[in-house]
Amino acid sequence: MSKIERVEVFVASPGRTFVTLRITTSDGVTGLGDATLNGRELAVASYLRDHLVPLLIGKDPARIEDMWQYLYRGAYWRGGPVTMTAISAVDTALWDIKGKVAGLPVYQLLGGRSRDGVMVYAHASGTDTASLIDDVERFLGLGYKAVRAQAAVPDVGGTYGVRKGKVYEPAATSLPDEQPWDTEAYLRFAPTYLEAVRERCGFGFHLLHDVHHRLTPIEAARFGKQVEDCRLFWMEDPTPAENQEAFRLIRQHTTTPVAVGEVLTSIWDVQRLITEQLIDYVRTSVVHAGGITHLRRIFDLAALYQVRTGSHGATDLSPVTLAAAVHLDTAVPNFGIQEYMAHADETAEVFRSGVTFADGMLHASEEPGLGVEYDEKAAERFPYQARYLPVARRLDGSVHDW
Ligand code: CS2
Ligand code: MG
Repeated sequence: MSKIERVEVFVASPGRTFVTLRITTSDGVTGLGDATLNGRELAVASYLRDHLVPLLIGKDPARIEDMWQYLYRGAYWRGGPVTMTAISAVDTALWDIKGKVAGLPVYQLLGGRSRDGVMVYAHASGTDTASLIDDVERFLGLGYKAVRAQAAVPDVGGTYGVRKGKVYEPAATSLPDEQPWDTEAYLRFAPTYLEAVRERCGFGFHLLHDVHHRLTPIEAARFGKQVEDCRLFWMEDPTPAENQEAFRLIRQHTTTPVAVGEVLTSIWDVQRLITEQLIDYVRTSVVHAGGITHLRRIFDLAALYQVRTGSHGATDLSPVTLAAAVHLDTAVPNFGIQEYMAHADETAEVFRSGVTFADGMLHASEEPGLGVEYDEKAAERFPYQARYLPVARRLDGSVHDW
């Protein structure tokens, strides 16, 4: 029987910081997992190196479900982003290995192809409405069928999602950048630019918007109602999701579809949101919600309630996560959409991925496993750099959700 012989944890910053797990079996088969948790990367690296690696050596890599249960229940202190990101990385690496041993791409292990390609959405942004519209048109010109739109709110430096340069990277400072936030200014401005995008670019594509946890339930209800004529594909994270009940109020006031889940890390975190149909898309990801094994469970629960998938795919999720996501997206019946932000050029120097983009869709690699390789020699050129996500503060100085 093959055994787990070596487990390596790499922390490097090729374009941004990624934590990557590589498991090697006694048969010389390797598997990769993404263990990146933006702004808290070293916590997961230590959880893996100091606490999980000793448990993995000598174990049977074929027993993926058993390993998941062993790491989840065996921790006693279960759940949360650090623990679940570590478990996700191990799980994903074992699926990579299983695919390589079987000689099949992972989507074939998940039931085979349900669709020809995986529709993705791009991130358009602008410092004002005009530059946002230009960016939306640019992505439509590249063949995207779906585009997210975010514009800077005048005089509010802390607006989420406005790209500076080629790649959007919010974790940009060696200590958290404290940014001002003004909800009223956002509520006055955001509907105007979403309307302007529809007016100029039409309704022939999916338009998405990320509120990024910043409204109260009633503010979110008002926002959703106000933008109904924009026919958004979704409004994302309209209010913080710790209080799942809050989404009932939003539901009562608007038909704008709701997407939640990128910061949630288990099926229990989304159970009521799904079973009470408080959301339309679940955004949990391979890297933060327990890997392929657990994310498949979440997606299957969602399918029972006609909730579709819409996994997180920002640049702080590595090419390993993107590849695993596309395999899952290719196979599951209730696929909705996949977030896709191009990584920095330096990232591609370290991660070789078989995922391809064409005609607004991503396509999984046909190679056995995930179809990603990690070049640790190249990674040595990009030593770890501590970076933090910003912190938002209201105009009165109190902390707000960034
Ligand atoms: C965002 C992310 O992609 C999204 O929908 O919410 O950019 C998020 O801000 C980052 O992943 C945080 O690290
Ligand atoms: Mg988001």
